[in-house]
Amino acid sequence: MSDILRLITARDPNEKEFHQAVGEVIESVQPVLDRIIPEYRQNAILERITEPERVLLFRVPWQDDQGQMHVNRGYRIEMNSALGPYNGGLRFHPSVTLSILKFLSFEQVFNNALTTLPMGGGMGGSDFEPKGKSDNEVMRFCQSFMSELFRHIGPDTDVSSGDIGVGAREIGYLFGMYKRLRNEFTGVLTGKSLGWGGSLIRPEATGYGCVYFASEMLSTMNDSIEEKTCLISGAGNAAQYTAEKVIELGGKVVTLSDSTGYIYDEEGIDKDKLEYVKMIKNIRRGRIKDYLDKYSETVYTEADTTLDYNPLWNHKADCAFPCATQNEINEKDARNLANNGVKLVCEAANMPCTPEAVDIFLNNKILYAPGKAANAGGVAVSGLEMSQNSMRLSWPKKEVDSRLKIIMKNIHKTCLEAASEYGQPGNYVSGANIAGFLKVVNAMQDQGLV
Ligand code: NDP
Ligand code: 2IT
Repeated sequence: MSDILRLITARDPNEKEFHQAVGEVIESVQPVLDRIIPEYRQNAILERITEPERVLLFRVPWQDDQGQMHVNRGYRIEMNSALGPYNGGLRFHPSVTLSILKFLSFEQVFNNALTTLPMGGGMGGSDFEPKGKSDNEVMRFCQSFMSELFRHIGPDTDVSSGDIGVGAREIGYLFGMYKRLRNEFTGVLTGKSLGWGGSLIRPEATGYGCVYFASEMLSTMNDSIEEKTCLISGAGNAAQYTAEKVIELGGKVVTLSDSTGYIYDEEGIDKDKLEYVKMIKNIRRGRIKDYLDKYSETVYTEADTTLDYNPLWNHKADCAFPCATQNEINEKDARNLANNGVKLVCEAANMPCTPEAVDIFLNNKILYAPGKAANAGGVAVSGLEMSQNSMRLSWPKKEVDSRLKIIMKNIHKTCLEAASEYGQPGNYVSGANIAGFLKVVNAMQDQGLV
């Protein structure tokens, strides 16, 4: 174990997701550290980059429709501001802990660095469960959450967007409260609705960006998404728009899931079927199982937590896009994917593959892109939304989409170049970690001991 991992594990022994995220980066950047050891040791770079600049933890009291009071925990981790204001999502999910948010904000620092836009890294959220709550309950929760968070954030300090459980509805309620408390209309939140400061393509950006990245990877093999059978997990924002772009580029999507189970549609989930999924998930706020109400030939498999693998990843396919949550692909899933002939795994979710799974992909020469690089489209368009808000104008769809494409293409190139320079040609994990790390560390060195 490296010295820095020993330090952070001793300091916070229960933060296993954070240790996992740090472990992966430290392993990848070892060749960089080998070249500059005295300088990084002297400046305590690893100690500083793994310690959040600030952690906010606060009580979020709210009242349900029956008048019952509840208390959740609110968090914002301001991880690193070397490259710009802290920037990153808010996650509302019962599984949220300090460890989850520290891992996400740590990943976000490198994610954001790779976009080349001026954004530091942060992440926040709550263990609040929006599923099954009324709009009014969600509004009251968001207002309470913001009535503490507002004093710590701002368009030049810390900008938040959505993540699991936080979409346009939640961003609207959060923004409304921020505006009321501060008496200012600024770009402090991204992922806003189009009518009042949102950017075109922000809802699509994570998924579209991920497929643009996958296309770049395939093009290194003179191949494309066309006619590829694709497994996608999740059915939320990242999954829907990953599916949409795969379909548009001529691929075939056969699975989608949520925490209760997954659908396998052998015929392929086409454009019309995907619109139905969007209606189920975004409007009706229902379950993926409701897909069978209209497409009854589809196979539905209930989630089974007693299994040591996820059957979704055990179908014949060419590509896999994990779009749900962390550690959703374990070693056995990875073996199943390899045995089923999968040639590409491209992550829209953050850290969806365990380290053992990643080793299997790399050892089997499967094209594998870590979320840090492949899902940066979401935060990139958040950065573009901030630019538009600052300029008080709004770019057309075509312009945002073409900027997104260029950013994803450049991230792909940057990863490959960094991987080659440090003796790991074709390894996107090393490439993403090294390129992101160097950008952040160089800025930290320039800015002195802060
Ligand atoms: P959504 O809330 O829109 O969708 C999340 C999906 O994942 C749902 O289908 C949900 O199922 C499923 N899911 C969530 N948690 C679990 C769990 N513990 N076990 C099983 N299934 C689960 O979130 P997003 O699509 O925005 O986020 C998905 C992933 O993409 C996350 O890893 C996020 O960090 C990442 N991401 C998102 C970005 C964005 O802009 N939104 C940007 C970059 C990355 P259910 O409804 O049953 O909970
Ligand atoms: O993980 C992520 O990149 C996000 N949840 C989106 C962050 C953002 O600021 O758009």
